[in-house]
Amino acid sequence: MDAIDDANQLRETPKNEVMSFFESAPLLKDAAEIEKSLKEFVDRNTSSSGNLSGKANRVVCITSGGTTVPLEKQCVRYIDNFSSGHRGAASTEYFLNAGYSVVFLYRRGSCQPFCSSLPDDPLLECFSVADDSSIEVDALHAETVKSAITENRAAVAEGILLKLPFTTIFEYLQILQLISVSLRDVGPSAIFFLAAAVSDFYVPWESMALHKIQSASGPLDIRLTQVPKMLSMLRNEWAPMAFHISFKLETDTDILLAKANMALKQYKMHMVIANELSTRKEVVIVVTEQEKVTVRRDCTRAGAEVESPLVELVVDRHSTYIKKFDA
Ligand code: 9Z3
Repeated sequence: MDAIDDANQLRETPKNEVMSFFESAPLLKDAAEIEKSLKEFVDRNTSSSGNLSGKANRVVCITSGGTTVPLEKQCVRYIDNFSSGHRGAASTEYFLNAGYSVVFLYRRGSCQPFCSSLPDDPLLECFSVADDSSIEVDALHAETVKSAITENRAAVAEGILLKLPFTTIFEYLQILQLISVSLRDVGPSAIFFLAAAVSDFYVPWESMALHKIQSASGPLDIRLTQVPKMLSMLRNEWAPMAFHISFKLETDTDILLAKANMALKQYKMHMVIANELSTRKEVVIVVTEQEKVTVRRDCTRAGAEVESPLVELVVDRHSTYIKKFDA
């Protein structure tokens, strides 16, 4: 394992680094609107009289998709983190089915819940213009389009699915902080399921070029600053009672489990879900203090997804966690 990487991972996150990240970040647009919708969502889905063992009060914040790091304030170029958003979108469906209400913090343009069976470009592939005034769904896609629209809209209209989009690392962390503060009173009934692929490095706003960087100036040297490890803040300060699950993504299988274990200890996660890029849709390894469970997609069933048994396991371990507080 890379010693330098190791040393960095084990470094405590100084609070002043976190403060300066937020202080220098561009102002979050719609912050008041987001706070209002979060408050309504929490009021609607939790009741102080509810028993912790029931699923009624359970809420999960699912993060999904990759964060971008802009290189210019008027952004033309950016660095991206790979994530299609499929894990987050599929998990949202399984958590809703399990009786949870879901805050879905997703990258704009990434996969959406209930849409996985749609073709890549649904607008162009599913519809035909019948005549000048009407558009029809092609018979082949009619059922898929119908269920995507109805299930998605029903969950939003019922108030059990709140969708909040982000693009940049700044938006992602600012909204995550708002969510965690809003879910504070949900206590152990809240889960953070952090499937988003989050940038490790960024260009601080104050040192970022305003305009498009000019290629005429020759090769580009960029110095990236390390993003403060917000997992510690989330776990210890923002939502200390919640059940915390982070993901560890590697391309080198040999270091995957060691890295997942390190994240478990360093950030005091309740669960770290280890996955390897090329096999992430087939298998994940759930790492906790007590166990390591390999979760596989049921390849005997057409269309089966690894998120189905994964969410089932998470719900079970969350129930055990909640029971400790319910006595
Ligand atoms: C994951 O590992 C997710 O499972 C994937 C899902 C991004 C691989 P897709 O969206 O893929 O279905 O295409 N997410 C976490 C990735 C990450 O950035 N983890 C950090 C790390 O590995 C810790 S927060 O250091």
